Amino acid sequence: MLIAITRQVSPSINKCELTHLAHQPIDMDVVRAQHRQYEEALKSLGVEVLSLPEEADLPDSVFVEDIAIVVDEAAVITRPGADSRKPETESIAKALAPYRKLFYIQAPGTLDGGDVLTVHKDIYVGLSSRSNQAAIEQMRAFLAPFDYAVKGLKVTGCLHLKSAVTQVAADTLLVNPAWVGKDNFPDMKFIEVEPSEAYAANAVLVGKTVLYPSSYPKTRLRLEEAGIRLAIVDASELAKAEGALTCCSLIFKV
Ligand code: CIR
Repeated sequence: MLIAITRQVSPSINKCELTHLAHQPIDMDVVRAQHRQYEEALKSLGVEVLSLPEEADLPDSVFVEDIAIVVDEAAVITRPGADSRKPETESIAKALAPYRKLFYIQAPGTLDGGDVLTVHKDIYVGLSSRSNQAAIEQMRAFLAPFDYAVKGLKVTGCLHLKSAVTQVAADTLLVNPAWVGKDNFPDMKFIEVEPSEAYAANAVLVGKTVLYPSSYPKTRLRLEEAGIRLAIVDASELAKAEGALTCCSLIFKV
């Protein structure tokens, strides 16, 4: 069975961190409705959703993906790159503790889960403005005993590695090659985003279905033409906080 940890949208989301986007007002009713739709879409794919209460003083806390890396054997609690996000870890560690042995990234390491893409036993970590080499070395030490290969790679032009590349099938990555080199992922097939849809590479693979945002119709067509089954959700209001679909959940097997 799969569990997804999510967290309700913070009433302070309008104070969120922004790196590549200009501030645009976020409508609380719309963003909450979209988040509900996201949780419902996960449930309809058979995932049990563990929805944590909102954190009023933590604007970005809906983006739970950044706070942990969960593999079958363990979980790593991150030390987020943005100082405003560091207090998000406590409640996520508590929620994960019943399910996994926990490891903790320590200073000077910084890591956002959005920078971590796990493909089978390979764990790719984007070196971004949020995640650094010290964190990669700690991850490697934590996860090598379980046979994971942790590989650092360069990502440019976007916030996180998973803004640039995500997995959409067992052997296929959806990628924006302007932001990350395809040569980092030997043995994988690729679907490229439409160049006019730079942010279209973030998708959530659940079983054999891909949860995909409605905002990128041209890339969506490419996925459909490749025979990938999609469940479409509108996440346009969440995107104003520079968050994409993977960011809103921590999905793991139990
Ligand atoms: C931040 O800058 O941290 C948030 N406003 C957005 C985080 C999005 N998370 C993700 O891509 N994993």
